[in-house]
Amino acid sequence: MQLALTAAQNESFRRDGYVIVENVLDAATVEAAWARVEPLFSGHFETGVQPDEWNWRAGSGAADVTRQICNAWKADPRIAAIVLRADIGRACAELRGWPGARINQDNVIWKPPGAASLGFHQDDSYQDWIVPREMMTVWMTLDDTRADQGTIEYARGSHLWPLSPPIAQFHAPNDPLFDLRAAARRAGQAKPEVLAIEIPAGSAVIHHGRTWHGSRDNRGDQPRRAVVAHCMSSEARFHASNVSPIYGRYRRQGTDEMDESFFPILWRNDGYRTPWI
Ligand SMILES: O=C(O)CCC(=O)C(=O)O
Repeated sequence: MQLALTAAQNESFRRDGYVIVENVLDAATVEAAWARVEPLFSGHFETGVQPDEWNWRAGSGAADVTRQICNAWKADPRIAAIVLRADIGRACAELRGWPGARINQDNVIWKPPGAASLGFHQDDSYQDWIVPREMMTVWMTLDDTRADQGTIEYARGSHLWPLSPPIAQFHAPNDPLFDLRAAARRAGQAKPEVLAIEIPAGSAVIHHGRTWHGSRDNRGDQPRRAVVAHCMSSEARFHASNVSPIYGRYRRQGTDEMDESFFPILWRNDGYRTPWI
């Protein structure tokens, strides 16, 4: 399956700050990814390498938290085969006007019934350690999504609002829309239009790094799982002085260049792609 956008999809991305694309993962890939979710959160890493971030572990994590792993691709070849796809990089680069795209990080998200919300935020707010401070996201669902199951939601058109700082509470906030409402007021929007994305398993939503999004608690009886590719420009470099406590450890001394071992290039408009992927 290839992720290729029509002119109408390009137009809706420019207007809304996100666009839905169906049939991005075939049924076998969705099933293979399902089979990796539990082992990953139980600490079974096929490559022997741990992911970079991990907010919940089987046996010790709180029952009601939305479970999130960052950079599962380093631990699991089947997740890598999804998030390092060239067509994902191409779509991100073309939509944001970059010459190419690298992986910045991935997420595996597992929101079981009863799990709490993720606060609404802009992804670019968390990217002060890269130049340009820009991200594009391809959010791929492994389940049919429904509004009552805590699917991803977007504030339509909010990619045109100014960039806000990171939100007060990302995991399980009391009011997931708190920071979004304040940002909407600053942008002169009395009532932001927030839309819950209901799409079949294997579909994706591509969103701009400034588009406000988040997800509410899972009030349904089925899990809600997603694999997410967060891309940055192929030209991205480390910021001269802002340091990411986690991703800063991949910076080589004496250079601001990004090493393709850790931030591979998925697609570039001159045909280049990091050879080992
Ligand atoms: O899946 C979710 O609940 C939200 C994911 C998210 O914030 C993202 O992909 O940027």
